[in-house]
Amino acid sequence: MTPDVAPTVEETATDIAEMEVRGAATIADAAAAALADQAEASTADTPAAFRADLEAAATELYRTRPTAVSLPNALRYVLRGLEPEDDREGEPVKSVDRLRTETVARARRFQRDLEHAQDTLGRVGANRLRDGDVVMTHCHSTDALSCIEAAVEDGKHIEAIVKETRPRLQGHITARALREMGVPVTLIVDNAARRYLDETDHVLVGADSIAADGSVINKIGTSGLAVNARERGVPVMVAAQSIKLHPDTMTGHTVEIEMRDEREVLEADNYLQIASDETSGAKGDSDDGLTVENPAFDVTPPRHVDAIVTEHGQYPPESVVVLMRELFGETTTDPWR
Ligand code: RUB
Repeated sequence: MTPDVAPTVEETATDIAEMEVRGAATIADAAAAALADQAEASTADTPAAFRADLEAAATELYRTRPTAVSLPNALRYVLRGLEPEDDREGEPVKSVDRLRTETVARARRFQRDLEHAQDTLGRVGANRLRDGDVVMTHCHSTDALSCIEAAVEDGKHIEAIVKETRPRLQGHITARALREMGVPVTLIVDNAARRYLDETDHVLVGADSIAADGSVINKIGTSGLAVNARERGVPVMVAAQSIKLHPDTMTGHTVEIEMRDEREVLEADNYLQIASDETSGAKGDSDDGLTVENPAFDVTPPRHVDAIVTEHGQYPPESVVVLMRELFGETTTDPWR
């Protein structure tokens, strides 16, 4: 029998691929919720068929976006425990109902832990921020925002310089979230970042993946910002829960950088509503020899990062592999095909 994928899994996969659901932590949360839905909706009548349904759902979710490791880490976490287990007579130890209950419980636990980890790392990150500090952000990271929120809750006055983050302009989401916290925000175009580093006490960004050597994979533009910050002597702090640690990089795998549609660049006005006659002629049309490249992420080498703030404490990037080994061991199995 072909495995059944629940409609909510398909919807979640589409939402992630089209960036209706975006940001590494939010993607992981949505993927875990979708697996819980799959477990509840599965009509499988044998443990093997149930497992096949869950693996098919994991595969569909896994294929959406390649860079944020929080997604495969979430899938692995929820599907751990589904491995076949037979008794002495060769009968499955766990019934479909038991597998269902356990899978839903694991998904819910994962979602709770995610929220808890973000709150905890926020308090760790807040300790690095002093009253009166100005923080520069890039893209929109819920982990990074959690640090600022905790600092504000501690009674510190924090101001923010927010890079708009072309082409999808996630900086506007950050600006809105910070203003809701009562943080004064100055919104700048990406190209103005170096100039405003003179007025900045910390660069604070999130991460989609962190490699074993401490490299940080985050929104395109992060590495340039970090290099400029180092030149200006501004510390770079990366806020990242441990589900952003990429276990496969311990065995030499590299992190795939997502290349997105050229229309995001050519039709950037869709995100800003400022179409001009000059650009509208070029919309979606690179047949005239124009090549458009649209990498969504880049890699910041560890030497440009001062601290990686996790729910387990803060780490110099070069030491993050210790935490990675502790949490993931040396090997991982993949619950997707
Ligand atoms: C989002 C992005 C964020 C990280 C961390 O990119 O690069 O900095 O995902 O976010 P996109 P969080 O918009 O392409 O998904 O801290 O919320 O996990």
